[in-house]
Amino acid sequence: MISKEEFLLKAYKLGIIKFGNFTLKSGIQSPFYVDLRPIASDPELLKELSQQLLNLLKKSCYDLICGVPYAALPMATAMSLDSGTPLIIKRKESKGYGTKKMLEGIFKSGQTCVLVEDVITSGKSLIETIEEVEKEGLRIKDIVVVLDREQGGVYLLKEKGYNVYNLFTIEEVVDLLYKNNLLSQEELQNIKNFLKSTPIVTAQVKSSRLTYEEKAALQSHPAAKKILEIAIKKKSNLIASLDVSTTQEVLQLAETIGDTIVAVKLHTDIIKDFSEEYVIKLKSIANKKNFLLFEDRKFGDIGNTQQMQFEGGLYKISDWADLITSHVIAGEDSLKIFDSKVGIITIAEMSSSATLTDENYKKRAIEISENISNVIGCVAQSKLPSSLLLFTPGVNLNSIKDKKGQNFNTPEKVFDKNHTDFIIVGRGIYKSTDPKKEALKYQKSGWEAYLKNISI
Ligand code: BMP
Repeated sequence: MISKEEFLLKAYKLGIIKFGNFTLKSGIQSPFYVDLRPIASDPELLKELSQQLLNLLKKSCYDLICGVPYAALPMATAMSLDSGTPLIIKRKESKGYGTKKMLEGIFKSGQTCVLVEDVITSGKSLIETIEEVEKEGLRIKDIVVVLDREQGGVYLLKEKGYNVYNLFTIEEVVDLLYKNNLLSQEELQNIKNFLKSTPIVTAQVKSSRLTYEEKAALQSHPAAKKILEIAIKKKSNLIASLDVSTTQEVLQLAETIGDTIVAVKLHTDIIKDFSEEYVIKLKSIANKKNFLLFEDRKFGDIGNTQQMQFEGGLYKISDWADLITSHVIAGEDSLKIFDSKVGIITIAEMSSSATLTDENYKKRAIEISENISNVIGCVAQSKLPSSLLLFTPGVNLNSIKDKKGQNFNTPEKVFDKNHTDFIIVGRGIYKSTDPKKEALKYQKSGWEAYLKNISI
């Protein structure tokens, strides 16, 4: 691989950057114009560019490559050939006949796709591509760009939680050209002044997340439909995790905050005085206040044992829980034993520091979740395909971590970054001196974050 500087000088000879006075699409007068398309006509240089871009991604994990149409298509193709990573193609517009697909190629929901862009200005074309790719259930973490015009696009994408790797910034390019006597001092100064004075272009970005109404239409499981209906009716996406040790505390909290929540999440094995009478009382509060009962059992055994744990023992979870959590560690069949009425939420990614649920684990957990009909969603800390509901614990407005490995985010952050569907709050509510007031605060901030998320 040649140096970046050598690469730039070779590309410059092809005429990829011109200096003068140009009117850009936005109407702005620019002293330079960049067009990287000529690189595709020089196979050696295109190959070199592909290696430079793959090098930027050497620490990333991805299953697919997709170029932003049209200029980045040959670059993405070269990267695919060089790395052996399958290519998918995003259409600029739908064919209007046949399948009307916007993404062509072979891919599976839950796979990770890296995006390739030639020049980034406002980030608008990239955001459009991201939307189409994520709509198909693919996950995007990394974006690789040849040239950043330093006009706000990279900032915008980073804000949205994507990693952006660029080969050059425009400032780097002009500095290198000046160093190689390809630009005069005056031209250099002129361009630098222009870069300093041009306003940051902000792309009008449409959010790719679906509304609760749209998600309800996609879901067929009654528990998924129900929790979404409650969310819409109560204007709440709050699940209270009542990790307390007596039935009295659970019942009291459920009664006090019941109007603000969509579900009470429980760890029933924490409770000292569990009884059938308690279950009857809790169910009655849940009916009256319209919330679901969610047992966070995190099943993680072979199917036969899980079935006994679910249906038997002291707690008879299958008799009363609307929702349960389960690990996927024992494989797909272990999840098939749960009654079809219960909504399963799988643990795809944990909130704790140094969790073992890495990218690969999460990917497999999502694949399994999509194959089991009563899995309605996952516990995770990053985006999921739209067919699965995202439940996010580790939410707290006042702390960023505890001393036992838990990490917290605000409701705004988990909606903005991960497009979550439900926030799970434990200590933030049940440990507070005024749980009712605090639950209202989380309900309000969760709902505002959701509204903001769908309105962008
Ligand atoms: P708290 O807000 O007090 O940290 O409580 C979070 C709740 O969510 C706990 O009941 C915990 O068991 C659960 N949880 C979590 O914190 N992280 C995960 O990854 C999965 C969980 O179920």
